[in-house]
Amino acid sequence: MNYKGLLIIMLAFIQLYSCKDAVAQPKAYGPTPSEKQLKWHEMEFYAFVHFSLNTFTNKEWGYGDESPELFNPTELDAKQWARVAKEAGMKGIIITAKHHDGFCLWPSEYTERSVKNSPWKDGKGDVVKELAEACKEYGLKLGIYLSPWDRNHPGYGKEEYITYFRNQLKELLTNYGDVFEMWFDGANGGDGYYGGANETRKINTLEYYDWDETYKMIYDISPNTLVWGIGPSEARWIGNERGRAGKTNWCLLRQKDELAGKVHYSEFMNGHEDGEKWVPGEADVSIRPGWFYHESEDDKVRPLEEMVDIYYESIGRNANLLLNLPVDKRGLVNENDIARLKELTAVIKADFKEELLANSKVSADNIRGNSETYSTDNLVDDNKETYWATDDSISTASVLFEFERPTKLNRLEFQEYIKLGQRVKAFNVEVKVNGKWETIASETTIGYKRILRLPRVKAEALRVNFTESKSSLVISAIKAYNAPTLVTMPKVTRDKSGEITVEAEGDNIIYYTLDGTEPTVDSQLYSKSIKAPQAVTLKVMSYNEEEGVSSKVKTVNYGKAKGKWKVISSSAKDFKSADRTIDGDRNTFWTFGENNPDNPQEIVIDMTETLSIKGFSYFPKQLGHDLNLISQYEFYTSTDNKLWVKQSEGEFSNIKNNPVEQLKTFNSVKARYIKFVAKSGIDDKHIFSIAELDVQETLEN
Ligand code: FUL
Repeated sequence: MNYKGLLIIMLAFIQLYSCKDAVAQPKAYGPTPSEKQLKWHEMEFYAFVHFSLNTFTNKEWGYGDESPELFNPTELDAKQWARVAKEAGMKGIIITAKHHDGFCLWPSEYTERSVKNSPWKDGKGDVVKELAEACKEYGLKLGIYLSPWDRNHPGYGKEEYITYFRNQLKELLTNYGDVFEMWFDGANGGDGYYGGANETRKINTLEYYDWDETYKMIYDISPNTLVWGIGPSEARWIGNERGRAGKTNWCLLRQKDELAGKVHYSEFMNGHEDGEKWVPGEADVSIRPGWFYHESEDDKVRPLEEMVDIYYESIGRNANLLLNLPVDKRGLVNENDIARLKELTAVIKADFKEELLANSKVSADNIRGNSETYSTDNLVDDNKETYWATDDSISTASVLFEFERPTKLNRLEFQEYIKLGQRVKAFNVEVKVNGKWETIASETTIGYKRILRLPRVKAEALRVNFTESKSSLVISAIKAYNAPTLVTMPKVTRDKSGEITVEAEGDNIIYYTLDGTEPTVDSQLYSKSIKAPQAVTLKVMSYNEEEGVSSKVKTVNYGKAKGKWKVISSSAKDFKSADRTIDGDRNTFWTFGENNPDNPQEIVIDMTETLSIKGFSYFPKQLGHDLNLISQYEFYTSTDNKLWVKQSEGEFSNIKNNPVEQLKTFNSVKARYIKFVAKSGIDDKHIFSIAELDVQETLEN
């Protein structure tokens, strides 16, 4: 090498040295994620599969006495589940290997209550194995839900069950390859079959399972498994089963307080700014109201716009999204669920089609040591390992993006470089439109990922101001997109008299039909409320005239209006306001039982005409700290208000975590009077609230 060559190399070294090494990397601040947790964050979106005996018994929670012989899927195809998940951009599948009723989807050597005693594949099948293989084939990760609560096991509540539970954990973590997540449900203890004892067994969740030992065992066998849920877990529940994280969402948790029972579960939506441990949130939600498959929910798959909201309010709010696909009796993800998932995937793909900041001129009012290593280019380079950082003493700073020409945008995405901790406490966004700056968002946390949905603006420039941070700023990405307009379906309500009101968002107009045909822009234009006291099917859509885009069609089936219904008696002394349970408005509710300390409580309704009915529904109160939920019920019918026939009784399983409409069906009967009995309530209450009671009419041809 000649002298000139040597000089060039030396200069290059000096340059590199001054940029890379002269300015030290920011120090981590507060709790940071482990390697395992980092990988988990990057998974973002994965599937839950609830599939078990409940699929065949039409229950949400099995009592524990159901026969394994009922488990008989006709076309089980785990590869189909994997294909559906993969095509939706999901990164894994978590399967309910054992739900609360104790039935095992794998031939566990520790129990007879499993697939080996079912007719499926003559008892030789293994659902967990089939799924593990399918996941491998499709490049997905496998996760396992093993219910700590077992309503079947005779030893539940005693020491022997803990041995059984741990043996099953060992089996699952040893025989099926890598398990990325172990899911421990918080629902624990209560009534059940327990080997025929048919009793209530209450346990102290933290003491009974001795989680420290159980976790130790898990990590010894499978160190790469992340444990979710109860105990000293590495990821937390998001505090609701609606898939929604809080706008402010820290990956941190005061887990010591949580384990000491000092944390209300609503706090899980936000995490704790001063948490001592990295315990990020995972938002779980089912694509339908229930977790298990119920034919009656085939037409209740969550609407597209709700799914889109869920995406933005989970992944877009620094949480992972665990979306449940309730595999049906055939053993397949149902067509309706697939269709909705495809729609969701298409919307998300379109929303993030073209990134707009990479071509802008980026600058900031502070760059760590003025070093290239921490430059603002790192914000737009699509490389998760690089980041823009400020000097140690600087915890507020602004980044400016200048466009070559005015650019339309309505989505912003932010990522902190979380390897060094979660820091940002507040930031806002300004845009320059026609030469004037205006603020379009004021927000709090970012974390692994934060996405903002904003009204579309045509901006000459964009400025992000980080106004409060725990320490210096360490931001790995800022991105912008212009998502297509998603026209949302109109809101439909019907009052007691049968008058239907339809409302669309903003300036959108509404088209509808009442004859079962799909509405188009040539259908009836909605201008005033529709009078429909009879049973009716309304199909309705919103339409954005400016952009020529319509919403999905909303179909609403109404039975005969409840105009003449009357509450004629109740266990409550005062039932003047009980009409709210039959006013057709799910936002109003009636509470009873305050002055009657003994259960059961009841309410009797006169429908004033004889109807053929094949079911009833109880819609719980939705808002407020105390929902006063009913857990055990009975439902009676009568034609004369004297002779009553019990049509249905049982529990509203999982109503505490998922207070959706509870629909119970029975063989069609003629009835004029109905009696709804609340036998017991969640948390042993005798005070109950009902938002709406309804019957399912038998439609006669
Ligand atoms: C709840 C359970 O009780 C439900 O049945 C369901 O498995 C859901 C994911 O978690 O707590």
